Amino acid sequence: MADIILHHYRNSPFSEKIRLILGSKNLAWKSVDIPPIMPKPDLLPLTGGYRRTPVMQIGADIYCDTALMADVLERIQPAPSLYPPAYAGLDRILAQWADSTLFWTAIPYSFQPRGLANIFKNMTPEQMQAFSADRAKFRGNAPRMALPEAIGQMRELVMRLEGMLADGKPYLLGAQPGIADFSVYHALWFVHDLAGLADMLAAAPNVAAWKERIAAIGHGTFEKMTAEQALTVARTSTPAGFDGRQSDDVYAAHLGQRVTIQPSDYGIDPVEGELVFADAQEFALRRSDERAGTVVVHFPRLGYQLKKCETT
Ligand SMILES: N[C@@H](CCC(=O)N[C@@H](CS)C(=O)NCC(=O)O)C(=O)O
Repeated sequence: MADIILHHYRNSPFSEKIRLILGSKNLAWKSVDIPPIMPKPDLLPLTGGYRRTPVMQIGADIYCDTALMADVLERIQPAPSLYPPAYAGLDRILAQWADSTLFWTAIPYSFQPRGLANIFKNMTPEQMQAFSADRAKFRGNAPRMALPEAIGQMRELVMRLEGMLADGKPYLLGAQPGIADFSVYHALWFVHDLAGLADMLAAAPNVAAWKERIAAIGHGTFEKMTAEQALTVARTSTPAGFDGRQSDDVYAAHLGQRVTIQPSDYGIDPVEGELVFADAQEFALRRSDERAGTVVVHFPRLGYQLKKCETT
């Protein structure tokens, strides 16, 4: 199999989720550093417009969104599973809550003055300004929680997690770490490790101990790769296909037609191409680019919208 390439930057919480999943599966991977703000001139040729972080590449297949990346990594390396059967689907529901409600409370909570000082500590005033302008555009019209609400709500969310661990089990749903642990972890990592708001866990000793256990999983084995090398990999590879999976589209998604796919919440830049796969969990489109060659860009169905391109 071609190398697993992760396009990411250190301080990105969703990237931390995938780095830990790679670690939990003891996978070897290549690490390409990408800019945290636009422009991203060596990433967009691969994705066709999707700008969120991280992006995963395997040969000429480009995977957007960490929920889909987790499924792909599970197929590549099924053990240890991210979805232990005993968790009976509760793990995916909890992960979705963590990636949305918990994350979008953790971010405004972290942007309180003490957290901001840590998040921006190595930035010049110009870089801070550029970052803020980028993120304002990135979020578009997505609603933003005010700081007093975030402070009140973050405490309650953490105490709910504390309650889940009160019976002494090591991970949120049982004896093994799974997708829910990695999704909850990355939001708390941002608050605790990057914004430096360690007091968030003062009243939650079980969460604090759980967080140490997840951190100890580490990031697996990785080597640096340049963006140019990753583009060469894409250009000289052929998209892999769908592991014998068939398109199974109950909502008539126009296989073979030109479509755009974009996130429905924020960072909503559309990617255009020919729809080559659609099932209940995933869409994929094929597109070509001078620098990346012909690639297939994959998206999860949840949280994304597909539109047919007008032909007239
Ligand atoms: N649902 C997406 C969310 C990704 C996301 O929000 N990523 C943040 C960074 S952690 C981002 O894209 N920030 C803007 C950027 O990096 O350009 C996923 O699971 O991958």
